[in-house]
Amino acid sequence: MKPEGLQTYLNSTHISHELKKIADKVLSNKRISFEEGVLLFEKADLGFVGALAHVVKHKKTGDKVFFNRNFHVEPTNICVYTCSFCSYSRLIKQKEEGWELSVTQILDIIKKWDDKPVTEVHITGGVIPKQDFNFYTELFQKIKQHRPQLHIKALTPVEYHYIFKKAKISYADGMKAMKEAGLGSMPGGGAEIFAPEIRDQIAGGKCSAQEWLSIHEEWHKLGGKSNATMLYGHIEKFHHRIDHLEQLRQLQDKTGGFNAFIPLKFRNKDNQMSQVPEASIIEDLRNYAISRIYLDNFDHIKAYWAMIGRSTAQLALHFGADDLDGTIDDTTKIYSMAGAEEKNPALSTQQLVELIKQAGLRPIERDTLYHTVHDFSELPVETE
Ligand code: V47
Ligand code: SF4
Repeated sequence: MKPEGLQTYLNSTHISHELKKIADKVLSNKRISFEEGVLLFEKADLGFVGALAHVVKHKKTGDKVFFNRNFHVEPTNICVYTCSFCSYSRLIKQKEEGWELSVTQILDIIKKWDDKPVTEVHITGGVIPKQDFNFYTELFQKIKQHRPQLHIKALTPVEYHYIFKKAKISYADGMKAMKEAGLGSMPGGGAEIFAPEIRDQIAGGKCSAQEWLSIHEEWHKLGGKSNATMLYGHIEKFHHRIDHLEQLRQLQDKTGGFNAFIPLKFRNKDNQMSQVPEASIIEDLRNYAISRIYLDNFDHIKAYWAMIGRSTAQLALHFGADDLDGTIDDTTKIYSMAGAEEKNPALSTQQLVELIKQAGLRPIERDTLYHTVHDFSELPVETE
């Protein structure tokens, strides 16, 4: 919906004064407050937030939708932590059910992509003592020696916090060393929900919200870019979601270092929170839309199709999202093990392009830092 159309919609339907006030603010590029964010979650219906979010998306990126060509490497699924939402990790004591790759094994995986036009490798997984500071600096150096143009998007503050603590070095020195070794950017994982009363229940023991934010801040100070996520739809309340978005918005005001925000829908298969029902698709779309509206200083909202499925991801493109992540293959297990729709997530470039075109939008292949690699607008769409 265009801004003019939205104004007509706002005038013609029965919308409360307080919601109209929020709409006026958003349409005149003013930032909404914490209380207004919570109010949107509590009172606004999908049509309302969706129309507003689509206008915001349009102002930021027009009708472009981004994706990249990437692949995932998960160095281990064994973990010293026991997050209750995690279906993926195996405790050190259940080691026989897990995998633990060496630097050489990871390089062998990377070499399998040598003749493919991928621009990024996304590396993340569990946390184990063996995969320490030296392991990762050696790995990054060797990847860069092998394929200098491949962008390394690797490890979250959960991993860095553990690695730096063990090596007894500061976040600032640690991130500097990772940059020198070849780190290109940081993915958004490990953020979960910042509010300690929820974080302690679902992700107790791993880095705190403050530590997560500090590591990103140190990385941004070095000129690095990163993403941010939020795990939603479990035991948190709406005000916890807005608190999370607020802390991200504040850091982004300070550093400008975040590329994209990625809402991650809690999936409940085979984990300690299986009794918690999953959010509905309506709630998923409202969450995309309100995130788009609230994070006025983030350029991109990513709908991670491997997690929510390609149909919901396609719909999310009309509720504020402008990025679908990438053409990952079945090397990521984090979501399929937690019950995501996509059991063997793989989408070819042509399929992603068609998905975006069917939504009436313009597919742009990007690199990790959102430079255009190829504009696919002109490719014909195969409908079936
Ligand atoms: O931090 C784990 C989440 C995250 C479950 O930056 C779960 O481009 C839902 O952050 N239900 C890791 N979510 C993945 C991640 C990511 C993914 C894609 C792109 C990018 C990026 C980052 O996965 C974890 C955690 O929040 N997760 N288990 C689950 N049961
Ligand atoms: Fe470990 Fe990450 Fe799973 Fe938590 S979410 S148990 S830190 S792999």
